[in-house]
Amino acid sequence: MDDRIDGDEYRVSDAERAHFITRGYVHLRGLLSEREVARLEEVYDRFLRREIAVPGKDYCDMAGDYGRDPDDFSIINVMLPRRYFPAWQGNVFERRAASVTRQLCGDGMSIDYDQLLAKQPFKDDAVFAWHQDMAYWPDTPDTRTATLWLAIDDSTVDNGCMRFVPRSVNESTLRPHVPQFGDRGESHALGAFLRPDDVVVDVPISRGDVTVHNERVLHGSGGNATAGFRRAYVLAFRPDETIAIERDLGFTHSHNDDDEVLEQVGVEGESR
Ligand SMILES: O=C(O)CCC(=O)C(=O)O
Repeated sequence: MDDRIDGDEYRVSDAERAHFITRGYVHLRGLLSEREVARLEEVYDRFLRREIAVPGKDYCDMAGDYGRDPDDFSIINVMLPRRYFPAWQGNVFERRAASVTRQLCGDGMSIDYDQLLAKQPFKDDAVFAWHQDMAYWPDTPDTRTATLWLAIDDSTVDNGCMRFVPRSVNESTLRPHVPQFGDRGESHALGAFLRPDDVVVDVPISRGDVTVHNERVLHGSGGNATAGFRRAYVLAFRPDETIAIERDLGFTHSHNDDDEVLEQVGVEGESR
């Protein structure tokens, strides 16, 4: 039994917390046991087989436009799985992720959204464009975020693990972001350009581990050159007040949100 885990609690060390604060991300090993991941995986794969219904653009490809044939999706993106499969609410990942978030960001944070991101085998174009998450969201006074990215498969450089540009957290403004495959009516993906002096850190992690990142760190991932899926399950925690402001604006993180609401955020990015 891992001595870092006590029921729903996961103990984050001081060094890990410092890494998250100074570099914008941290790798936490063994957040979930093999048994716990396997139980989540059963439901995860029901989403991928489309046995659990996900309406409209909440089942989409993050590496192409909304017009792509689902059979050709490179990065299958299921937005808001806990909305479409309510039995997942309160699952072990949610509970332990809440414990990690409290230690990294403090109290008063809740799940703003969840998401499944599965790269299909042998998809060179399953590239998640460089971005800062804040570029996707409305501006709010308290931007704190802990996004936990759980590896369902071992995540490697070859299958497209997460990669970060740590020093971007110290920049005073967000980098400019541009739509990748058409406007928000045609695709959701935004991207920023790397600068020549950016130092990229690849972060391969094992099944059951997480990376946690904040809203400002520049990150993305490469294509999947392997014969297996690269499946990840994402939970983003944000301050309760921030979530309330987003919802008042009509912003729910569903890709089915009103296009006008989606167009209002995220494309310029320079000023925040
Ligand atoms: O899964 C990926 O490759 C990217 C995920 C990501 O950008 C995020 O969770 O913010």
